[in-house]
Amino acid sequence: MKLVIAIVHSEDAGALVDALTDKDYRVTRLHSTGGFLKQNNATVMLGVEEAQVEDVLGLIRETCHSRSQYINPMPPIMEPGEFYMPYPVEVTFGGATVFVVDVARQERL
Ligand code: 2BA
Repeated sequence: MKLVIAIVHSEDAGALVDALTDKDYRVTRLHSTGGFLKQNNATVMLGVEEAQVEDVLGLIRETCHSRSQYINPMPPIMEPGEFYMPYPVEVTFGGATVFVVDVARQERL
């Protein structure tokens, strides 16, 4: 058995969970926050048989899309009289960051 952990954009998470549950996968969606952008994203995790992993990755590819956004970098510490012109930096998020992990054991108690 495998645990698929997918970190996706919040706007894609609903469509991904719907696509997974439509195919009878059991899924958990967690609210998460990226360490770099410090913005909300979503972590979707599901335990599946090894033979189902590629199907799950296909659904993630179909429903999760990359996005570009601009962030303003932190200004450096300035000396008096120095001038700093902040330029926005383009950052690309996703479509998805996916980890596939071996599961030693699963129980439903
Ligand atoms: P964030 O950490 O908020 O990162 C958002 C996007 O910012 C990243 O998109 C990447 O394009 C960029 N980025 C992140 N760290 C950077 C850095 N040190 N320098 C320059 N650009 C940087 P993705 O790579 O698609 O990642 C999307 C989200 O997936 C991340 O949000 C984070 O929540 C998660 N993630 C990505 N890689 C991970 C990893 N190795 N372990 C755990 N979580 C990860």
